[in-house]
Amino acid sequence: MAITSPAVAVLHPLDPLTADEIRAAVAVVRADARLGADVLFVRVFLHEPAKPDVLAFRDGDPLERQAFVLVRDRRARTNHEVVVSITRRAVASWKEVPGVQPPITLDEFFECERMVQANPTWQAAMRKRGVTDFSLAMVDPWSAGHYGPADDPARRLVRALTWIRKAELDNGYARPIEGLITVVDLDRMEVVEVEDHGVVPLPTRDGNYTAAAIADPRNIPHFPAGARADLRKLEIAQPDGPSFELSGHELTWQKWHLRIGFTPREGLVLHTVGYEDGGRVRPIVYRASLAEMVVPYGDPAPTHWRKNAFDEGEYGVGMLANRLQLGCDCLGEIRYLDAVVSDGQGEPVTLENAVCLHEEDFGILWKHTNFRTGEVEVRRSRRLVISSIATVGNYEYGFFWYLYQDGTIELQIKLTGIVSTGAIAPGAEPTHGVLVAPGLYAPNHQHWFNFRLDMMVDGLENSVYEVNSEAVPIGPANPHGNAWVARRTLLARESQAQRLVDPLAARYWMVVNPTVRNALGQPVGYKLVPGENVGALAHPDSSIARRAGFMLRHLWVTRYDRGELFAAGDYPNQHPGGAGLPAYVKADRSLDGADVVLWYSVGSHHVSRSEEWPVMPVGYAGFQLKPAGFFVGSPALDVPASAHNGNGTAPHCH
Ligand SMILES: [Cu+2]
Repeated sequence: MAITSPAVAVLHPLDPLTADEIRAAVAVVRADARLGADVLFVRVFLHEPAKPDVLAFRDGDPLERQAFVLVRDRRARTNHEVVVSITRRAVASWKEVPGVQPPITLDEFFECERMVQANPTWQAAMRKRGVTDFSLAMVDPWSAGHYGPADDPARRLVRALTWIRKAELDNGYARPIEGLITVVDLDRMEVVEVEDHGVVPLPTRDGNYTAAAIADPRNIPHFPAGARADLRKLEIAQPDGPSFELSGHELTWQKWHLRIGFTPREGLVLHTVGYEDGGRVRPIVYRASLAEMVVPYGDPAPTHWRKNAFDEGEYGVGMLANRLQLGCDCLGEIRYLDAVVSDGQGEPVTLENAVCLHEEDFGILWKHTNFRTGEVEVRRSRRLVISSIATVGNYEYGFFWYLYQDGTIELQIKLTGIVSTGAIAPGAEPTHGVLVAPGLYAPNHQHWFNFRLDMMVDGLENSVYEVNSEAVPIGPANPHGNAWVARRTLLARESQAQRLVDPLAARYWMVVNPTVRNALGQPVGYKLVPGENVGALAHPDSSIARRAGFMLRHLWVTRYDRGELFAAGDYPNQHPGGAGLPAYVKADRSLDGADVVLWYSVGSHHVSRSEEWPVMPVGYAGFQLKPAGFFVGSPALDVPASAHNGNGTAPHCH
């Protein structure tokens, strides 16, 4: 069963903008004489109040609501950042931002495709490849990047790539138009240039994956003949409802307290995450969000070497969020939150069920058998899942935040969808990719994500330590050669807080509050524990490494600044590089006992496999935040012992 949230009243300064608030803000901007007739509303979202105001807010306090509106005047080729007071129906600030490119909008996706399909030069190139029905072409507007003066952000450029379908519902990624790149000016909505690097035959085999497609005998033997028939029912029943409570955007689950936010750029955002302990809610994280992601490709071929999509900053993970479906994306007793974004005209667009909330049984939480007495104590683990999934062109990215009963917070990315493809001459082997079907390959690439964790461990004064496990040199302090220590090093300044993972030293990072001690006299803390990770393979001097400098280090720590939210800067589209984290840390601010922000880069390395075609089984990446000295004793001790954790007739596990 699922319940979708009704339109909720605005009760808190961090509640996302409602459709009415978006309309009101856009009306204020439209009425302003500074804009021309042809304007694109790129983003309209909540202008979050300052941190002290949010922390001081009490239920019932008056709210001053503000919207951040980003507008592109297409005729004048200018960008405007407008903060609108919705409460006062007035412009609070207006700033023109020269020399940058706002993200590409969904409206432009579709307009660009129609325009390219009608272009005679592009059509001639398609005819050379035997294609005559242009309406079946998929033209994906890949961001242009910045490789020299021709990519000057004064012009709003994309480098569109083409795939061809056999019918409207056919998977076009099975047939890339290799070597054909269409450079488009999105402001003028015109083709600047059609690059044709030569014809490569279209792959012959279909790549369809729907239930109907795999039942089609023409697809056998490439795919199995129809759906397997040996699966029996698996039902999740929570007759008393879920154990969490959702009030507007405020979520409580057992001892966890937090607020759910959503922005068109970042998608899901967690605010004010805290844990109830000793009768009060102890803060842990002020704000947790995806701060950027980018997918650099490692193939020098003409169609692929500039594939470098910043899916968040150049497109918008929230704008592209899926409408989730019960029993498919989430299973069990579900609560959904809608997200409200806006289209190119500033009209609100409601993405129903953009965020899914549910509980999952997660195996055992803890167990011990007293082997002398036979007494068994075991508890089942339950986790709260807060998730959202975005479709960015061919790929799907799921962002799953998990809260656990032992105080752990986990972020897991689920990567699925369809790999970006290239065509290769029949019989040839790709050098920089993997063949996934005859004449079809997936170029090597990495997916880089950066998460911004604005920490607040028992207050705003935090310090960060790196912890490495090190063998003690053999000598008087280690006469038997067995000794090792977990050595803590303070990351005192931003210049010292740009670090790589080191699994051989079991490296992790501790955020402690030096002013708050636990009952053992230790400073209270949470540690960031890396999951699987990788090094960035792009050369440090390459365009992509300059533009996505955040991926060259796994951990960055900065001193909190309200204006620093994005790992590759505010406007990565066509940006020459250096923005975001590399610029933020230039001041080399002190971090000891300060309001600190952790930024963690996760690389998901992708040498594809033939098993990932035609649609990729989920791949995973992520990290955990675990209490370390935050509690004394296991916070999971009080989880009840019944198998179902309820008070009914369930069997007892002790
Ligand atoms: Cu991939």
